[in-house]
Amino acid sequence: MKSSDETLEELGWKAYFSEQVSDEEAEHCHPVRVMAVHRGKIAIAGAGAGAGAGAGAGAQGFITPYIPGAGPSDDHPTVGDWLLIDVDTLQPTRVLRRMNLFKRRAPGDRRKEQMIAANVDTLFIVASCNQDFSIARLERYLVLAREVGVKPVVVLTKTDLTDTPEVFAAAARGIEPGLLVETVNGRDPASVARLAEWCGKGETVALLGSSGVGKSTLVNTLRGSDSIATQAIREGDATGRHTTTVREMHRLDRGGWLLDTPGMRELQLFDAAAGIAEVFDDFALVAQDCRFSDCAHGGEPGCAIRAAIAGGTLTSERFDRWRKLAAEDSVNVAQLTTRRPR
Ligand SMILES: Nc1nc2c(ncn2[C@@H]2O[C@H](COP(=O)(O)OP(=O)(O)OP(=O)(O)O)[C@@H](O)[C@H]2O)c(=O)[nH]1
Ligand SMILES: [Mg+2]
Ligand SMILES: [Zn+2]
Repeated sequence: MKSSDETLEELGWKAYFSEQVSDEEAEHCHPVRVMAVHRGKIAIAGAGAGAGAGAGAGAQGFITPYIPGAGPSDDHPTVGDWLLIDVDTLQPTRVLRRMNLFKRRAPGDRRKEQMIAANVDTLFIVASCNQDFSIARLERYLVLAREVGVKPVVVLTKTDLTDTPEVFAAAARGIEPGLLVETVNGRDPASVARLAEWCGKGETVALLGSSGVGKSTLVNTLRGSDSIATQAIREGDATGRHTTTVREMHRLDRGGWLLDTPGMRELQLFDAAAGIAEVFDDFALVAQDCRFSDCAHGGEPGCAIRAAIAGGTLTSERFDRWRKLAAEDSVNVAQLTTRRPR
């Protein structure tokens, strides 16, 4: 692995991964990173990625995502993953343990989870300063980031289309003390330049958000290119047209990676109780003072949450969003665990 170490670092290789590979394994396997997930095949990059001799370090190639002995879901590779490739057969042997993994309930199938991305350093939660802006949706993405343990940055786009970008920014900052919120015109290189701070050499930034908020536009502008297709949003409701269909890592000149994703229609959380408790820690804290430890805050005697809402220290809007996420999470967890195939 020596000669290609520098390339590996550019791809995001860290001690966390090399520690998982024994010397013996390193003799017959090369690490490669999953750059994109297409239907039925994945794109990989790294010293072992090219097809056979002559492929230089950092070469890209395609393989079918079959891993021998892989289980039903978590062992399959997703974008951002590190795989070991057998140098003789050029087949993947295993997925390395992940630093982190973003997942959600699969849209349209309550029983399944869907992996979104792995081994991410920073999450850009992208939303636009228009009528599609929603605090509830931002909270959802924030819960996901907290659950996964990845640093979130809220990126509010389309500042050029509003007179009051600071109103949107203030609303987003109000979600959580200290939350990083950036406002940009995604089509203006000077405006997005400061976002490059999070994508230094070898760093991976994933962009998540609804369709049409300008994720691909940000990637294009940060790269100084227009290689990714973008498309105007619908005028009626300011929602996007689901232009991006592939989860794919794009390289920046200065060495970082931007992981563009298709806009999500819905982000159904599951297994995110810790993330919910963190984003709504004001509620979690007050709830400890309820008389009953299993208080549902629905009018029970001695409910500290109801008292705080009545007293004006907590809002009923935020209470409703908190209960909704918590209820959804437990329903989704129950459905996944009871029906998961053995
Ligand atoms: N005026 C303005 N338009 C923007 C900005 N950011 C993006 N757009 C436009 O918004 C539309 C949608 O942008 P995309 O980059 O395709 O959005 P996306 O988030 O990648 O959408 P999906 O791929 O469908 O998930 C395009 O017409 C962009 O040119 C911005 O900051 N200002
Ligand atoms: Mg896109
Ligand atoms: Zn209570």
